[in-house]
Amino acid sequence: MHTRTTARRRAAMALVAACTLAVTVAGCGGTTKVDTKSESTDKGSDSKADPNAPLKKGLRIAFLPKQINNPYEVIVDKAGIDAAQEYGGTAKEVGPSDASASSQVSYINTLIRQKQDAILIAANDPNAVCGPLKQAMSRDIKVVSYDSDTAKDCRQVYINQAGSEEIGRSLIRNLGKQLDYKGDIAILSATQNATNQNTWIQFMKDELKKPKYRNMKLVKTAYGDDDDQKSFQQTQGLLQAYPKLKGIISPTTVGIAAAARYISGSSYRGKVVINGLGTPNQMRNYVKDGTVEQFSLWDPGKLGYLASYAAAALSSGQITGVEGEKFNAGKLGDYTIGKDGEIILGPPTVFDKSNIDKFNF
Ligand code: RAM
Repeated sequence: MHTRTTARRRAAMALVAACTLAVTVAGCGGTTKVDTKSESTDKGSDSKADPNAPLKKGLRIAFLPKQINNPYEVIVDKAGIDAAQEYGGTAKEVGPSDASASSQVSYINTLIRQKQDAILIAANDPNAVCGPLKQAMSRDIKVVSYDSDTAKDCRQVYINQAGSEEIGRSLIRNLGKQLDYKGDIAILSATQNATNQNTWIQFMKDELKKPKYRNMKLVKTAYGDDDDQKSFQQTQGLLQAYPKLKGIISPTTVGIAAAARYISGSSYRGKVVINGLGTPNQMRNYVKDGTVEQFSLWDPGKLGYLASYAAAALSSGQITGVEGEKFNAGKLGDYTIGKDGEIILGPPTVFDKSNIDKFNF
């Protein structure tokens, strides 16, 4: 367990400094630094959106990522925490050290007890977290899912990094071109229950049904659980089990980095194509040494920033999560809520030798 809190203490907080306590608790596979403060009683109401309502000051929001030691989630949450400073709120990150289905439940319960204004969650499982999130919403704690969604009635809005269909189909399109539309391929995913990866994989499979991919065959989907070592071993296992494998798509930053590391030190380098979703900083060396030609991602910092502003807009009554409502996300500009409460950040970027050095995340 782990907590990251904004350094900024608002002047008003000084008055309640006596109630503010930093406690270190051991448990759930790690350490938590809990920041307890006097409770806010003035929470946003769900009834009707007021687009002109000002963002409330002193909001307390918490990011609950899939797992705290995932470099991608670290970037997302850090940006969201920094964004809270802009609107005069306090944000923190708490979460499990593994991405298993129910690992987030105890954290949600703690955040409810702390009466946070909003919980932002990258759900490890669409259903395991639903009950506790509904509990939170019934207590007027706003719930924003980001990165990986829960069921749509278990949160008010979902901040999607890019259109799910576009992510899934484009990964197959890109690998197809690299392989000249021929050969056995495999997917190295995160956990079996991850909503985001599973949605992308559905679209990949659907894309593969098109006639132009008739000579490409998906032989296996393996799961590295967003664990570096397990993803490394799964890559090795795939290549041993399927000697004719021509390509691997890993739609997870943890998976693609581990797969590239394995391939770069093996005889498969230059023979098996790796594509998927990665961060430029984790993938830079593999692009430069020729292990990986290209991969995609969005700006994780912008995802966290947008999620943070959405939480503030919900908690301030500017939006309630209904399609068509609009809010301002600071330096990212205006966003409109789409169908089923989905808010899309923007299209993914493809990174390769020509542009990777322009990005530093
Ligand atoms: C990993 C996580 C995350 C996903 C990225 C692309 O870091 O699985 O959920 O969005 O990859």
